[in-house]
Amino acid sequence: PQTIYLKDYTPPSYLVDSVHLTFRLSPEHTRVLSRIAFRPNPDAATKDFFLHGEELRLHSARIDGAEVSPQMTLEGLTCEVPDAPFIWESDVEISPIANTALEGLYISNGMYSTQCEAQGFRKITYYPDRPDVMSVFTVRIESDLPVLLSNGNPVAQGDGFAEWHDPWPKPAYLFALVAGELINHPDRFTTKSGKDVELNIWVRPGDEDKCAFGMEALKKSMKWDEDVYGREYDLDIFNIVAVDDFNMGAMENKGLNIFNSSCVLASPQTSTDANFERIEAIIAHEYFHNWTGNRITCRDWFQLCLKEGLTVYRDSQFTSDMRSAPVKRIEDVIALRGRQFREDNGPLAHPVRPDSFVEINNFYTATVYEKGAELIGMLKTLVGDDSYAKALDLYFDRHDGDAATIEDWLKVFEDATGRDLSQFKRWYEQAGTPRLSVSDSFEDGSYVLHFKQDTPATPGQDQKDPRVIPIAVGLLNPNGDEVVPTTVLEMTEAEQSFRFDGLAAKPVPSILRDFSAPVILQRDSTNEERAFLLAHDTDPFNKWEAGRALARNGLIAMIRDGAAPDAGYLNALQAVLRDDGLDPAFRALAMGLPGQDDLAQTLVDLGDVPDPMAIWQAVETLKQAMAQHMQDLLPRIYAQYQVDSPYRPDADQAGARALANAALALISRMDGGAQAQAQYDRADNMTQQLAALACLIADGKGNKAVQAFYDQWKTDRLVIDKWFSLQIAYCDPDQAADIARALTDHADFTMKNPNRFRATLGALAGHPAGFHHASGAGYALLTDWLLKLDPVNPQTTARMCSAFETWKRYDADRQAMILAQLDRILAQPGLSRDTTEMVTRIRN
Ligand code: BAL
Ligand code: ZN
Repeated sequence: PQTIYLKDYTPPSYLVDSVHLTFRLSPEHTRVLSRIAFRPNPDAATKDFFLHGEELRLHSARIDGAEVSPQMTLEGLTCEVPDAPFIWESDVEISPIANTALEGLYISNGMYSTQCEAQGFRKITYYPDRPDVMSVFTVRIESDLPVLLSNGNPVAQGDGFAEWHDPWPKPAYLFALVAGELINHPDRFTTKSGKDVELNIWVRPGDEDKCAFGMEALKKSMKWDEDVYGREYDLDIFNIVAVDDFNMGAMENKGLNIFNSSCVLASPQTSTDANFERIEAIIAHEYFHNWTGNRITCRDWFQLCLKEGLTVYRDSQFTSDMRSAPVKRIEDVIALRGRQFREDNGPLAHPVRPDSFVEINNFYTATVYEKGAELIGMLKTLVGDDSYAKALDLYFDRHDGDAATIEDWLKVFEDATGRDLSQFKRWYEQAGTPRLSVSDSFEDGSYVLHFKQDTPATPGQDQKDPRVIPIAVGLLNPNGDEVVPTTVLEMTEAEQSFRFDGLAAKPVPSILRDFSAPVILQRDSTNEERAFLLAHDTDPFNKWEAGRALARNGLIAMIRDGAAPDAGYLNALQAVLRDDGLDPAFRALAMGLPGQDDLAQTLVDLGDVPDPMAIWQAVETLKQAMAQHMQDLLPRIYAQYQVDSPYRPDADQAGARALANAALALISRMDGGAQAQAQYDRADNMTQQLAALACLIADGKGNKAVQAFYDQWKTDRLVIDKWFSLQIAYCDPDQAADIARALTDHADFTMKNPNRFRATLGALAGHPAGFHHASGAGYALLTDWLLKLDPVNPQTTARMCSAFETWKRYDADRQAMILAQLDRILAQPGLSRDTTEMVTRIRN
């Protein structure tokens, strides 16, 4: 497969003034008629007319009305064209029913749906399928199905057809079409300038009672973007459609967002609090793309972080405003460390703006999205809130209607603030997570913090230059009072010291407050100091971080030295739980332990070869010790934070339920599952029902409840996804592969639905001790299924290969077993480009 490089970018030879598409829908023989107005691009160096096209049957093509015979290539076609504006017309046939890859136009549960980002439009018709070719689309859909949707505003509708016109020029990746027997949940929104917008969430019959929450989230997002970013909606209608078979979470097509049904459908009985929070965030994310992604799009796919990093940052801000900012920050950092740090530390590490790819679908990563968002947060910290707002206004003014680059993005910040951001740009160009080590000294009232930054080599990048790192620091005196409030230190050198004068005593530093930069902080600290910060830090993130560090150190000592659970940690945690002044959601997070994958990496950093089973056992032992140590307190917490009032998915109730459920998980270790069974039996919402079921499964007492759960929910596909994943996520590691295998034999398992595949095989990959079991059964089972899925859905297959990305951490036996599986994948004849690229990168 061919590698594509950022440095090779050239402007398109031809631009498109307008596109008219007619779809004659039929499952096996859909006809797509296109009429495209091209003109030579005056800025292009070459005049090569090339249209992308894959899996298309071309019936005829015309230029300015005259039939032509284009030369077909592997990836599209070329043709002699006039050196002047001309009209291209084509008649193409496609088979939506045969499209199992879920890219382009496909059929899911009887409805037609599309997914064009990144390069799916070329499976619909011949077109310059690149984001810097933007045009105005008019679409006619011909079908007997009752609901026919496309981008923009409706212009005509009649018996068996509908026409849509999108006045905003867009790249083809934002094109969308939906047709089916759908029911809408309607509403309206009046924008700040008084424009009345029709809103709809379209779902399959039977799902109409799961739309209200999504609709409220949409209206809140529309209002928030007006209030905070001054961005108003720009069409007469905004449609959201729920689709069951979908590779991603959702897609921001102009005026017609298409959602994985798991990311929009919600009801208290079928969705957990975490589902509600995620749905609210994803609806916001897709809506926010209307400006950051659609009105201003990307010049090329290397610039993906331009829209994704910024939009993730915006949706995090939204969630922080709607819910609890500290809780959201902690959740985001847990996710960042779990997925992005892991990626940055392994063979798949790549810069936030990659400089090459084979298959762009493989770069919809935690690095592009989550680290990309962290870069926006750092920029805001460095320039300040007012300058950030000024820069964003300039960005929208200057680049509205553009296909922009990271250079354009940084230039608006430079112009708005007068800062030179050339060093900051390294964050976009250099892969890897910087290690920030810190030492300190105190003399004559002066306290000095000395920092050193160092980024390990990543594939293709041996040398790293120092980055600008905003380090938010506060200082506490030995009594626990804050003597220096949060101050942002701007580190620009490889090593740098910062001095604080006029202190009466050596302070305790609280470093990297609110996680002000995506780095790994390395500091020789004591458990006493961590416990002190857990008790006294005014920064909620670092307060939580101190507890997490205590837990981590205790676990590492248990794993490495066979130490007993750390009594200091247990006492400190108990004090946090007792503090009714702390947000219950914060306390629930404080009860969480570092992930087993995270612990494995910590052990590697210490020079050990991690044993996944030893890590699992240490975590189990610590949980048991927590349950015993707090056996008087936990029932009180559980009783106090039971929410008896009618279910609301808001942050307050969710936080209380999270704390009660965290207590339940420990109580359940002491009472033989009695409380968990009682909660399961009386639960009237999925959050409590699922938490109880997890306890029962973890305690090995879940058989009855697992069957009851299935019987209750067997007709609800999204709940049954939870049923699949929970049985694996909470099982004994020795049984993980067998349980996963048995579930793949279940009548409800299908690899054609990405949600179900991820719920089963993704859950196995997410169970470190089960997946990395010494038998190798986890590796083999996942590989069996990746090989089956690849010809059906390369995109989902390739993404799930990242389960193997940590292979170099492990012992020789495990490494050999994983390499054998990777080689088995690479040996499959006809392996997709997606999976070939991923496995090759992982293996190297
Ligand atoms: N653009 C792909 C889906 C998303 O990030 O919103
Ligand atoms: Zn996005």
